[in-house]
Amino acid sequence: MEDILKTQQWVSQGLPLVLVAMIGLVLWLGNVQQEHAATRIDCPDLVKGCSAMLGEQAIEVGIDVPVRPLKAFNIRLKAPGARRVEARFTMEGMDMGFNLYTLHPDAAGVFRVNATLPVCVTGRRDWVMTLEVDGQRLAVPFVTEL
Ligand SMILES: [Cu+2]
Repeated sequence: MEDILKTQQWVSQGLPLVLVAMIGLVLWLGNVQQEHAATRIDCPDLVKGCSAMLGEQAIEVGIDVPVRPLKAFNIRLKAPGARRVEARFTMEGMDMGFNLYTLHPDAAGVFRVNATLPVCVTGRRDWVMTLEVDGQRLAVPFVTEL
């Protein structure tokens, strides 16, 4: 009799917890997948700039000068209504350290930041700039000048 009571107790108290945990896991997995999914665009001339769709939003991305290692350049992003914009620079398959910048809107509402990239010890020049706009990601591969 006591066993049945204990089982009933477990079902009434434990089961909801298990369900909550499972729902949490499913939501978490969904988020992780969303985090990894980045829209990738080909931008042949970043100085001229490129436009792209990020979710429902049309955005425009560009930089002011051809990128050279150790030389500052200015990133610009037109994304009307965006709240949080970040730019991250990585190399595929290689840890290039922490290259994360937060862009802030200028007087005209264009998000901007100055960035500087390190020299790659292996001589590689291929980078990926990943812009994160309110949690949505846009990956823009590019090559630095010599
Ligand atoms: Cu590298």
